[in-house]
Amino acid sequence: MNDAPQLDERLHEIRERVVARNVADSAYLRVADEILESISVALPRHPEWLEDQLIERVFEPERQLVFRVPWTADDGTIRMNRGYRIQHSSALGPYKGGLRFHPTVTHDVVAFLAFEQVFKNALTGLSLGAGKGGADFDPKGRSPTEVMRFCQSFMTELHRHLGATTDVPAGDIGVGEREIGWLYGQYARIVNRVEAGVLTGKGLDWGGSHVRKEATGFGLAYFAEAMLAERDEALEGTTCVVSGAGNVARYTVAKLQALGAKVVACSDSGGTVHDPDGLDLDAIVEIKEVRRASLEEYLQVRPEAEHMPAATPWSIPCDAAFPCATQDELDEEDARTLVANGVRLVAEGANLPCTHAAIGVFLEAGVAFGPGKAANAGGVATSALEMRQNAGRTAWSFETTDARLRDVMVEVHRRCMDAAEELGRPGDLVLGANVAGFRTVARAVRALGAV
Ligand code: NDP
Ligand code: 2IT
Repeated sequence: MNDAPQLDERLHEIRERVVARNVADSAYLRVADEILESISVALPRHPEWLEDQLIERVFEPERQLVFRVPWTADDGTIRMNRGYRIQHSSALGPYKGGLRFHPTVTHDVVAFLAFEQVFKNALTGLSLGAGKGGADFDPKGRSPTEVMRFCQSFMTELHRHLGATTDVPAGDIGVGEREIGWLYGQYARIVNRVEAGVLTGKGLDWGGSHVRKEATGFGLAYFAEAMLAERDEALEGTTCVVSGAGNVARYTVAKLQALGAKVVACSDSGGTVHDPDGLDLDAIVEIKEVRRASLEEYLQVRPEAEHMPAATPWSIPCDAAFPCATQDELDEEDARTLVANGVRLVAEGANLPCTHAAIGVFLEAGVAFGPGKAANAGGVATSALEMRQNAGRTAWSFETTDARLRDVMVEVHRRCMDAAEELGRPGDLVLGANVAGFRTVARAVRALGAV
């Protein structure tokens, strides 16, 4: 269990009950503590939050699904994984959030992701409820037909719980456009309906939206731009490092480069590539997206770069750092190293990539810090735009969708800034995101009565 946070004394009993109910889920409880800390600051302005077990009702998922996923390997043997979908909140709209296929997926991982998603989705202002799902399936080393059969079996169980106005999954780690295609194909076959709005992240030819693929990374760069603008700074001319080499990382690199930054590092589960002249993004896309290989192969294209096996990018001097791989990938020591090397901005593309202690180091050092639930909201925001296009049977241009994404990110940033300012902590985006998100969901849950 985590150390108890500093809380208004009336919140301690609530925390005790939340801990008792979720004692095995440490990552979920970390999020709960961070939200409670922020609630504690805002409570004097919101005494109604203590009524009717409101806080506990926001913290408790509406429904949690755990299911067996049997599938057949290419060698004919039958395999089995555990699938999850946690439908956390429908107060603001249909459950919305990604699916993760990775061997590290547990109930705790899905629970914390679904819980974060509640506040993230509220911050977008786009009428989105929240959920998250996935499986402890490892796609690495599996043939495309094995991954397809897994997706089909996963959807054979999950389909009965989904719907364009009920629950709308998307991708996350290990689930990209390819997997969304197989999931969507199986859904449509089972229900015998073309219901494009049941999944987002679809391909452009079959109901997808322009910019959804790029959205999380582009949105992260737009959010960082807005953060720096507060300090009369810009991304142009900065040196940046990004972790990960997946969907979020690649399009973060792309937009940072387009905005005039030099991105000198990215990583995957095998280590970090450091290219002081600036990354060759085409080479990374070819290695990671097309060939699904290790970043080590980058040296075949750029022999002057360095590959650091088993290392993260955080020891490389930079102005701005963007953790875009996974949870807990940047700890207190990494944060101290970044600060000592002069980092001025850290914005989270991944969900919960910086540990609680690392965030403390950044805030204490005056580094501009953008928490994931705000900074990476561009992905789900563009999913909401995809849902709108599906509902209206229309398709917007790349430029229109990108401009809307940028507006949403500026608005998310403003909501967080305003909430922090009101509470006397100007610029504290952690507090601002938590309070602005919680306030919106709590208001809706209160209005809906005992549901
Ligand atoms: P991808 O599967 O496309 O990429 C994940 C990247 O992170 C890969 O480079 C992978 O390395 C690396 N990685 C994953 N797990 C680990 C691990 N345990 N240790 C080290 N490296 C790891 O996923 P996404 O880019 O979609 O997601 C990245 C993060 O962004 C996640 O936290 C996700 O929740 C978050 N996010 C995603 C959104 C989206 O729209 N996709 C939206 C908002 C947040 P390797 O290639 O070696 O496997
Ligand atoms: O963490 C996230 O916000 C996502 N994986 C995207 C969710 C979505 O529904 O687009």
